[in-house]
Amino acid sequence: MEACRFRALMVVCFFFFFFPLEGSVRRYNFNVVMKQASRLCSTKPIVTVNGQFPGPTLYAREGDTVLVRVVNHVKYNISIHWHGIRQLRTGWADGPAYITQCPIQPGQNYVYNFTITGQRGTLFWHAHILWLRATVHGAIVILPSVGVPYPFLEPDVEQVVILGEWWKSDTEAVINEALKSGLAPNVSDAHTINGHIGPIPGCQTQGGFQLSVENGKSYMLRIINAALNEELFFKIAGHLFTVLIIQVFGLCIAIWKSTQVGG
Ligand SMILES: *[C@@H]1O[C@H](CO)[C@@H](O)[C@H](O)[C@H]1NC(C)=O
Ligand SMILES: *[C@@H]1O[C@H](CO)[C@@H](O)[C@H](O)[C@H]1NC(C)=O
Ligand SMILES: *[C@@H]1O[C@H](CO)[C@@H](O)[C@H](O)[C@H]1NC(C)=O
Ligand SMILES: [Cu+2]
Repeated sequence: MEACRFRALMVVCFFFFFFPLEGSVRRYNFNVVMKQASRLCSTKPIVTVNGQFPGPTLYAREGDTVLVRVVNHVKYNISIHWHGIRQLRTGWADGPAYITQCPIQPGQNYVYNFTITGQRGTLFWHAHILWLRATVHGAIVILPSVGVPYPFLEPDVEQVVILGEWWKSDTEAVINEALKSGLAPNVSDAHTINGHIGPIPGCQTQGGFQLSVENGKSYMLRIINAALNEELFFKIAGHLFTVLIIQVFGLCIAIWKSTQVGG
C-alpha cells in the first residue's frame, strides 16, 4: 500500500517536471439559437451562439483540452470550425460540414474535443456550413501555458475586436440568390465592430463599439476579420499603434516590435 502510494507520487512528480505543458480541460456550451437583431433601422432574426453576436470568446491556455458541446436549436444543419487550430489526431473535431463530420441536425448535439498544442494567440471559430458564419462566429484566445510570459511587454488591458459584415436581408437569402444567378453575392450593407455598426441618424442603435482608455496605459487589441467576403483595413483615427503579431491560419507570420502604424 505504502509502496503503491509512493509510486503514484513519483508518477505525479514525473509528469509535473517533464510535461509542464499538460493543460487543464475547458468546457463550453454553445447553444445555437435564433435571436432578433436590429441594425440599420431594421430587425431580422439571426442565427447565434447563446444569443450573442459576435458569439462568446473561447479562452484556453496552450496545452489545454477544449470540450465544446454544441446544441442545435435552429432549423438549419450546423457545424463549427475552429479556424487555425491544428487538429492533431482529432480531425473529426475540425468542423467543416460534409468533410470531417456530418452537420449537427436540428435538435441534435455534438461535442468538439481537441487539445491545443504548440499554438497561442488569437484565432476564431465560425459556422462551417451555408453562410451561417455571417453571425455564428467568435474569438479564440489562446494564452501561453501557466508561467510562460508573452513574447512582448505584458499589456495593461486586452480587448478582442471582431470586424464583421451586416446585411439587411437574411444572409441565407443573399447566398442562395448568388448561387442561383451565378453572380457575386450582394455586398453587405454595413460593417460591424464587435457587432456594432455605429450611430445612424434617425435609427435607434446601440451606437458604436467603445473602449475607454487611460492615458499612459497599454492596450492590446486582438483583431479578427470575421467578414465573409472582404479584406478589411484597420486604423485608429488620430493614433499610432504597434503591430505585435500577425497570425494567419494560426501561424505567426510576422512580428514587429517597434513599427508604429499611423491612424
Ligand atoms: C442535414 O444533414 C444531414 C446529415 O447530417 C443530411 O442528411 C440532410 O440532408 C441535411 N439537411 C439539409 C437541409 O441540408
Ligand atoms: C476527449 O478526447 C480525449 C482524447 O481522445 C478522451 O480521452 C476524452 O475522453 C474525450 N472527452 C470527451 C468528453 O469526449
Ligand atoms: C440584392 O441586391 C439587389 C439589388 O439591389 C436587390 O434587388 C436584391 O433584393 C438583393 N438580394 C437580397 C437577397 O437581398
Ligand atoms: Cu475558418
